Amino acid sequence: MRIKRYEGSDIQEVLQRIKSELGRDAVILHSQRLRKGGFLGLGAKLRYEVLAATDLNTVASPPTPSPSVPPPQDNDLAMEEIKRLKQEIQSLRASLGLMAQGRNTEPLNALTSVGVDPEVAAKLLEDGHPQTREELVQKVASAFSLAGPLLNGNSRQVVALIGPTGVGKTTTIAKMAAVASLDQKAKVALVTSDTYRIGAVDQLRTYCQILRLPLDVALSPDEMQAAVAAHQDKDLILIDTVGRGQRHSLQLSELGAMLRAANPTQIHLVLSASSDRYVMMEVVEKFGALGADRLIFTKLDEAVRPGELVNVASATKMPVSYFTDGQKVPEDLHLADPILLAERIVGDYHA
Ligand SMILES: Nc1nc2c(ncn2[C@@H]2O[C@H](COP(=O)(O)OP(=O)(O)OP(=O)(O)O)[C@@H](O)[C@H]2O)c(=O)[nH]1
Ligand SMILES: [Mg+2]
Repeated sequence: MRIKRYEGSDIQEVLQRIKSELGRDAVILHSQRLRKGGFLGLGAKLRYEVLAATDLNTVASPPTPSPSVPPPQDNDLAMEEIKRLKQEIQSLRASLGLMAQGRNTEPLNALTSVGVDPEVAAKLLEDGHPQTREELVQKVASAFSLAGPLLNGNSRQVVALIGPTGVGKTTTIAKMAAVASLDQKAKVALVTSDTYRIGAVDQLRTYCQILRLPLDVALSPDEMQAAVAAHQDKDLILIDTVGRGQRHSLQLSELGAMLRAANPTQIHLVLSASSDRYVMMEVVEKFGALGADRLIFTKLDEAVRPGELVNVASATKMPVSYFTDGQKVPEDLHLADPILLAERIVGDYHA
């Protein structure tokens, strides 16, 4: 591990220096604003001090042979097996219930095979048997409610995206920024508080340069508040945040402080559609406490069991704002129309 202290008057310039010396994977250990020089507080200059680190071992040490997949833990395997058996029993029970009423079990099987929980599926199908694919799509769509578009009328919107690491927050922000500024001709600014990885600021800056949009980096809640206040003239301020693990309560409370300072009008919780319902529900519980009021589902293109989204929407009753199904900016961003989502989940089922 190599740790180095950097100082400068411009935070962007300091981050650039860290990146060129320590590389894109460097992480920020600590950052603060300082007032230096002057006399009795007069004429002092604002400086930024950043402590950055990089893991030299990954570069310097010779590669050690290691299996590409870590050996699974016995406990994890047992838990997976229990979850699978539980779902199978629930599925059989729901099928038997339908059979006892002399009803077709195919729609139920179609839903459970893509990951919809058997009890959730049985509830969706309880009043009336879908005769066609369209009817099944309608029933699945009833599990979702649409949160509506980012910009609605003339009011200024401050929109924060939060969620676990790597789910697609920054890419989705870039997609939203492109749609709002290019298609809707809205005045847009971006603010990021993700200075954890040097590469993260760069990633967003690249999009902002292409779209010719301003980007502010906020190192602290005070800077977040100032950045949001500085863009009073904008229709839309998009706030990117650092990815946090739902089990790290300290990290979550830091994120909470940033959100309070930003005082957003909308907080979108970003969930990867390729996670299972247990992970998603835990994420909703922990991030929901920070004020998330709508969901975004990303990576639908990678989801093996897209029906998990029905389980999450049914259990949380949270409205869904957008879903994404690829890395392309901005084409792969879609308004979360419940019918469109249900179409993806039902797939090519034929009644
Ligand atoms: N297949 C697919 N990949 C996506 C989608 N959205 C984002 N990605 C990819 O997922 C990876 C992570 O995306 P980011 O936007 O950096 O995720 P993040 O949540 O900002 O990550 P952190 O800031 O590190 O927490 C990138 O390679 C993206 O291109 C999607 O809808 N489908
Ligand atoms: Mg990011």
